[in-house]
Amino acid sequence: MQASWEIFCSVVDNYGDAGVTWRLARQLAAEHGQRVRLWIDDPAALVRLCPEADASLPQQWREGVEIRRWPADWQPVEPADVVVEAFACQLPEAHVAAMAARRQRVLWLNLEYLSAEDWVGGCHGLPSLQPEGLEKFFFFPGFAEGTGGLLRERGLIERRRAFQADAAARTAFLQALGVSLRPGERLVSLFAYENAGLDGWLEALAADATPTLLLVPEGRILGDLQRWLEVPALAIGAEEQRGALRIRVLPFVRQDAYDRLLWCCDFNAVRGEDSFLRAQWAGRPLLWQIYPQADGVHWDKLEAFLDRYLEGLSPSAAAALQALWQAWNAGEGMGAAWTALQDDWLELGKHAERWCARQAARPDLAAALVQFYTDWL
Ligand code: TRH
Repeated sequence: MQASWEIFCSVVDNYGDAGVTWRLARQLAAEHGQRVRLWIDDPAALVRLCPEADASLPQQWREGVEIRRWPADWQPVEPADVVVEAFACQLPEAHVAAMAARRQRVLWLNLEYLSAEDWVGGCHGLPSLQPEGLEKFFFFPGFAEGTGGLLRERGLIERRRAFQADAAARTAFLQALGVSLRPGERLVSLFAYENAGLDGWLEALAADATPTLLLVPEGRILGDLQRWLEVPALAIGAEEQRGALRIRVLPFVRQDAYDRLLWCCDFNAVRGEDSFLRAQWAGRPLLWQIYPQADGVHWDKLEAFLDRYLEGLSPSAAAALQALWQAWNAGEGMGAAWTALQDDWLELGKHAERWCARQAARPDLAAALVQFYTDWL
């Protein structure tokens, strides 16, 4: 059944808010035939992920989605059948009033941040009564039964596996980014916030017996990288060699290309929410830098994910991976943690694919949202 959907995205910082909502919007349109309008208050963030989009336009259509700039001075529009506020962003008051006044009922959902914590299952799908007499439902993505699942496009894992099995496609993709892999080089990608732990990791990689090519899309980690390299600047395309470590700065690529970059790599350092999940779908070992929160609650979220992810690993591999993630997020001890992990490299690779397959066997988030709406009707 075709319904109309509105997704509201307020860009707090970085690209995760835009990344998640743009992905969801496209999937609802492409796979579920829904009419989707994405409201975004900072379209420039979206343009980084989808370079065809034009940040100056108040309204445009891309990949089957109507993209609207969410203006500060809200002008009344007819609400859609389903209104999704992403990450508890504040809807315009006038729109909420219009939702309450609409002849046909409106399903109002708050799409929450991804968390592996146990309480998520208990809160997923719960309604909360709003002053306007409307109900708002909490929709929680998650890794376990009873949650809203994870964003995963139809056929994603099959496409990813086919790409990883096709050496020519991988080479061509990397070459288009100006990258050619030397024989025996391990390929690692690095997408991170500023991190004091970087030095220790880079030193371990430089001293390693295995050569590494580290691909770094432009972004917040470049300052730390530049300091370690002791170079005056790091432009896109810059390449530096230190011992066994070759480092190359890449442009920030479109969202679909970033997937392929992750698929190419033997190991991916990712951050936030969306790249974290995409690295899991890549079926390769990963290192997660969680979005830090002032009160430190992000540590609980990190441990909750590790509790799930480490299940099934040998005690030595589990301990090594946990130590590495803790070191990265604490910003110290990366050298020793990375070196310790090398003994478990093969096991971690197999485990990443197993984890991916297990998560991919569950219903995806877009399908779960459509089902939620159907059940609510
Ligand atoms: O950019 P982020 O740090 O976003 C964060 C998180 O979402 C966090 O939970 C939230 O609270 C905060 O923003 C406000 O990391 P994330 O979530 O991985 O989003 C990055 C997006 O950028 C993701 O969709 C992948 C995309 N990307 C590209 O499209 N091309 C690139 O080259 C790179 C490096 C990333």
